[in-house]
Amino acid sequence: AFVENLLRHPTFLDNSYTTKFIDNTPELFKFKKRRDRATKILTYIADITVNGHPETEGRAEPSAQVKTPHPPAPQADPAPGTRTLLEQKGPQAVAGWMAAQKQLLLTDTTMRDGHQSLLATRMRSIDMIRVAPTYAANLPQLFSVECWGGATFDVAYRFLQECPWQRLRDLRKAMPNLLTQMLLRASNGVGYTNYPDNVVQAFVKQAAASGVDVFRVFDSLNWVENMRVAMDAVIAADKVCEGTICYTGDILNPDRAKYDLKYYVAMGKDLKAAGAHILGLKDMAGLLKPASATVLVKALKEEVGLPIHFHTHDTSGIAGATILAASDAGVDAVDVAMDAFSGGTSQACLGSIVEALRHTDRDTGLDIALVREVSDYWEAVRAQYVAFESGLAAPASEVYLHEMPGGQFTNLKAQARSLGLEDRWHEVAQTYADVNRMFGDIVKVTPSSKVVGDMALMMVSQNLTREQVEDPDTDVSFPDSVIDMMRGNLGQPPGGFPKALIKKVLKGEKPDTSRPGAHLPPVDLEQTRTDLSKELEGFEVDDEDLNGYLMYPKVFLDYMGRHRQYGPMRTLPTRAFFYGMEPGEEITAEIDPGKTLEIRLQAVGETNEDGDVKVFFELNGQPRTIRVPNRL
Ligand code: BTN
Ligand code: 3PY
Ligand code: ZN
Repeated sequence: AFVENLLRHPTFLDNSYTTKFIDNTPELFKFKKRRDRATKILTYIADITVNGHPETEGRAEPSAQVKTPHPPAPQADPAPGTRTLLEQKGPQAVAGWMAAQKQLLLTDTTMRDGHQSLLATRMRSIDMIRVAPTYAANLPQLFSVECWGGATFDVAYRFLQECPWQRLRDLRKAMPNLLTQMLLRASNGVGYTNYPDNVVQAFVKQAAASGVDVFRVFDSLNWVENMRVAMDAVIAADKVCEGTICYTGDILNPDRAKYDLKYYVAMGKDLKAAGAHILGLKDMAGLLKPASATVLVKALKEEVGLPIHFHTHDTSGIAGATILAASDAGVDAVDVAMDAFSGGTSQACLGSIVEALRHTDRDTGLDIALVREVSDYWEAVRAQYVAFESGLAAPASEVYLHEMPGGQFTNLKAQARSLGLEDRWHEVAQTYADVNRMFGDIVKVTPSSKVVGDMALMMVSQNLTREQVEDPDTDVSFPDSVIDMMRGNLGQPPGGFPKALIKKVLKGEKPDTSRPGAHLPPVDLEQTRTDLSKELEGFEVDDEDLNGYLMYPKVFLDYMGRHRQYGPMRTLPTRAFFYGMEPGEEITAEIDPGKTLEIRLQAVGETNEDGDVKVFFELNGQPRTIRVPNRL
């Protein structure tokens, strides 16, 4: 009873800086009874223990030995790092400092692209936040920590029942000396289609305020015109604007002359003129080969003159060689992932790049022993997520055929599996390549890559060839995303989309080839806030919530509903979140700083005639019984 009273105490509930969704407004949706957060959490654990988690059903399970991972201890107070420089001297000084460094600078992508590309983006905040102080203390030489944006935004709300903004604030606070970095899809925000300009501007402003320092801004068709709104917003927020080229094709292959050296150099110059502090070179599929990297990096360095930040994927197995070639050619910074989250569709191995450059003039300055400790932590983290492993067992040179981004590969494979096309994967890969050619050879990266993937899956499942799709006399019903792209809603690729294809897809409707943001009406932000608050029965909608809703209205509302029912699920250890608890097991959940629930599962009862199960807990030493429906 004491604990219950404590949990209801006003100061206990006033925790706006940790979790905003507290029980001070009428219950949402169908949940009539007000319940305290501890009860909600116990209800969640009971439900998952009895019914399992829908996301891990039928998937591999972590072995019984897998325990909650413990991060290595911070060695010292955080030394000044790149963030210190940004705070004191601004983004231009960061770029100047970068260019003046002899060492190869490293970005660790484990907390964003690493798990996005290996574990379908399912890493939970708690596994990141626990190790963040160790990053600040032990790895202050890092250029940045990529930990936000891309697919992590909607996956947090949609599948992890977490607020992505809170993740950002928590990480920012734990790594005060390191630059945080995000991936921003320019006018597509962190979504899959263009948003009105004022939505993009509001989103960038909020991301900067909540803790993003470096914005890697790219457009999925490499259309610089469509990147300006996002880039300008980053510059206005005094954060680092990494204007980014997406790399596709092969500059040394005369058959892919559309994307040649001249094309990339011209785009680099355009991005510099648009105000980029740093030039990002984003090889999202891992297509840049070592010999091409030598030529491209050299040309970009000489002709554009901005510091260059190179990103690649190790799908083919030679990303390490490409990084070393880029390093020799003078690249300033590269993306790598901690050993345990590297290789395959993810980034190259951080520790191996550190070792490869040791005792050379590009020595990274990182302490390899401390890197290994951090990677050991990540190894233990990864073991909790076996349900989301893609199972890519070996490097795949097939990537040069299909050109799928690392972040899409595992996803598309899962989609193919769910359509019963798993054993036709190599056909999907070939068809993906055919669709690219049919679309006029476009850059394939979120969201354009999703359009190519949708089309490829549709063709394979309906046994359609490229010839049939292109034949004006064969009836084809195109996926919505293809229609959307041909209408011009993702912008324009170099040279536009093939005219005959547009005609067939749009059945004569005229595409709009102007910048989508130029004709999308602005959203009335305050009216949206008022309406949303009403829909949430008086819930006070702050700027983060509003921006989450603007990106993903339905996903946000669903999240809010589940949060009302189950409370701060993000505080649960990962194993308990995905698998519930075993009788006799004990866990802790820190629902506020210093306010910890000690939860012990005593026993799971029989299912009664109403189909309900009683689950017996001890909560901070007091017995608690929770009844949940048995849905199995
Ligand atoms: C989803 O994204 O909807 C799946 C996440 C799980 C939601 C919770 S888990 C406990 C309860 N049981 C369900 O089947 N759904 C909710
Ligand atoms: C994303 O947009 O999520 C990507 O990772 C693109 O590479
Ligand atoms: Zn990537």
